[in-house]
Amino acid sequence: MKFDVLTLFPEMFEVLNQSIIGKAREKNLITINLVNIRDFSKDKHKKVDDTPYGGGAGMVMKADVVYDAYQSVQDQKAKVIYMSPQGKKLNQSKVEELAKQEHLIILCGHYEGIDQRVIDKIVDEEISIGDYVLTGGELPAMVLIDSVARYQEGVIAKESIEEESFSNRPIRISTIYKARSF
Ligand code: 4H7
Repeated sequence: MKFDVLTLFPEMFEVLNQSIIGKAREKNLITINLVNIRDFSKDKHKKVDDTPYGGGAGMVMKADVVYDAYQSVQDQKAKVIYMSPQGKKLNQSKVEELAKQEHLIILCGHYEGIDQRVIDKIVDEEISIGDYVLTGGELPAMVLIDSVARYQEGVIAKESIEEESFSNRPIRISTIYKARSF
């Protein structure tokens, strides 16, 4: 499975070189390609922010720059995900659904987000990792990648995933009792 991440801060994704996800990348079980949106700015100062089209407070990420970054990785079969506090809340069944995809393109927003015209044109799904505001979409993107990558063949033992479907079920009080160590 391939993840393309469009971000202004590719260095933040260093953590995905560690532990189980790092191993999975080494073994080429998953591919994580980081695309620096700033590289697509045509401005001599490498400007990436702009006032919102149609008005509004604050700044948004420039439409043409984000769109050009997207074009560099675009493929008809890919699903484009926008990490946003307004998105649909991520849960385990959504993770399982996304894990079936071959290619995910993940957009990480900053400032007040990304120019709405680009969102309307390229985004398939807007996803939130919870009801709180963060400074950027990078941490949510990492949460999504970690949760989805676990489902790829060979990343973790099959039994661990099977066991989880049980761990979500109600547990008998007597079972909890037996497990306590006092
Ligand atoms: C898109 C639009 C995701 C992305 C706006 C992203 C929380 C989540 C962002 C914004 C995110 C989540 C930019 C609006 C920073 C607020 C101060 C990035 N926050 N932000 N502003 N819950 N922030 O998944």
